[in-house]
Amino acid sequence: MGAHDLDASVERIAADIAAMETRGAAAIADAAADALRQQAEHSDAETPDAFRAELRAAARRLLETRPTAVSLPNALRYVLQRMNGDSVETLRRNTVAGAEEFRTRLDRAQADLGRVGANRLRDGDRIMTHCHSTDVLACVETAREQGKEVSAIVKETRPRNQGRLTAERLVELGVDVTLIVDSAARRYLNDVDHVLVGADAIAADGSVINKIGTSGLAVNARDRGTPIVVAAQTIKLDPDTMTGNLVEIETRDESEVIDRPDREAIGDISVENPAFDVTPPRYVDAIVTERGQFPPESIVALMRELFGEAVADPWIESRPSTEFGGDEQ
Ligand code: RI2
Repeated sequence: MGAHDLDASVERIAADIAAMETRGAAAIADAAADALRQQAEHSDAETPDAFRAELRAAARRLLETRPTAVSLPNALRYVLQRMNGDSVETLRRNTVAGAEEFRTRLDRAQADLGRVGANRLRDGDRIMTHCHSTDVLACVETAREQGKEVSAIVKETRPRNQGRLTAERLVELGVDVTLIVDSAARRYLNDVDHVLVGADAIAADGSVINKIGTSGLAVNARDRGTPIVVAAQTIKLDPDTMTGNLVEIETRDESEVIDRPDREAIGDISVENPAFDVTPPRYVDAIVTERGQFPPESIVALMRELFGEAVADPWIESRPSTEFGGDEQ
């Protein structure tokens, strides 16, 4: 394997994320850290510069798969910041240890978040869900372990119907599940105690970026007086938004919305397929994290505490070493 050669496992993991075989912000972060671990383990780089260049190239390949879930760059940052050492073997050991530590912390954070979120749920509560979020499921799982009865109205979540995954998982947890089409949500909002959704990114002003349809659901829920709770580990906080950057909203292929023959039968139309939307903080009652529960407007304080004022992009190729061929040998 020469400089910048990607390990086959990195290509496979990147392709799985792009195709949504691996999906959900936490699972994407976990897979990305594992990809860097495998790149480090399998690298036959002969110099520290070549090793670092390979890992940065692997991170860039992973980054280009899906643009919205900030857990992906946050995971890559965590691992690459631990890529320290003067020899290939030390670099390898530290990178592998960083990736393993990240994955362990991710699991622990979700379990801790589950305990915080479960405190909001009372025995007999009914929730409404949108899409499929493992952070949401962690809250319900803990509530069930505490012996609370929970029922759920599950939105199917067009176009990819991740609601079916949620329904399956909730049934396994002993939750009474009712599946509805997305457009039926408002009709059922009076019958639920909480809207409980996940997040792909949280901006510094407390805006929640989540599966398309979340913002409309939140507006309707507020109109009906139903609390909207977002379950999101701190890995979903986007440090770039502290300096005014906006979160990029992924648009996916139109074939997820309508297949080609049906589209052609209709005539000359455009089809758009944004994967996410932005829910302003005023429609969100609480963000549940592994560090406790926060009103959305206060999330920036936690962001500063965790990330400081400035964040690095350690996957960027440093110019001097490229220019002088240091990374290319
Ligand atoms: P967890 C999903 O996006 C959903 O929008 C979900 O709320 C979010 O990721 C978080 O998932 P997609 O990957 O990290 O299905 O809570 O587009 O599992």
